[in-house]
Amino acid sequence: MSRAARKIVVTGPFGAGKTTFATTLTQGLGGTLTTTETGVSDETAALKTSTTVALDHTSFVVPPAPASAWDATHVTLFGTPGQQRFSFTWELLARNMDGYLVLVDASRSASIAQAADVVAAFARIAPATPRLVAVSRWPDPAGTRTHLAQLLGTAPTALVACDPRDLAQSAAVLRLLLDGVHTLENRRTQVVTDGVNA
Ligand SMILES: Nc1nc2c(ncn2[C@@H]2O[C@H](COP(=O)(O)OP(=O)(O)O)[C@@H](O)[C@H]2O)c(=O)[nH]1
Ligand SMILES: [Mg+2]
Repeated sequence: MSRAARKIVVTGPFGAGKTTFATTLTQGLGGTLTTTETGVSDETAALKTSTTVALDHTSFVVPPAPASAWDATHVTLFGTPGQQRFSFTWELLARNMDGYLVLVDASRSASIAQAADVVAAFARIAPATPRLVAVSRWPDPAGTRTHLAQLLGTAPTALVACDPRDLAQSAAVLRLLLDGVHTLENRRTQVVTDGVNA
């Protein structure tokens, strides 16, 4: 019997592309998206006209890349609200997650600063959970990777360029995260097996 769906959380600041990411994958992989978008009422209105107030939720099956170590994987994806005043929901949405993505818009320093806060908050909530940082509007990954990682408080290798409007890029980032999720699961199984055999 196939395992239950993996729970993946997509977080990051307002306007980083979380709802876009969930929408792109839902449309591309054939899922059903539920979102709680509402009008923006504050100073962030200049950036875009709607925002997620509770969560984005979708589920779909991710086909593995050729020669992948894992089979087609059912994913339920939860997108968090981005605005700081809704941060109390993060802990709830993070419960029992198998992996998470922090999205950040590299073209706006405010987004980077807020993403650093999100990175720190989630590192505290889920220190051992596989994570990647998906960076949009990032013209020079080679030249700015180390600096951006420093600003975000992550290892440079945790950063992956991703335009969330693009299905191939979004699916590639999700597959990379699922590589980490499956590797960790296999390691845990190994430890249990070794323990039983010892
Ligand atoms: N040009 C460009 N636009 C992007 C890119 N990533 C995201 N966007 C746009 O930025 C906006 C992000 O909005 P949304 O997904 O609602 O952000 P959320 O608040 O994180 O859910 C959308 O209008 C996207 O089309 C990118 O890499 N390039
Ligand atoms: Mg949103």
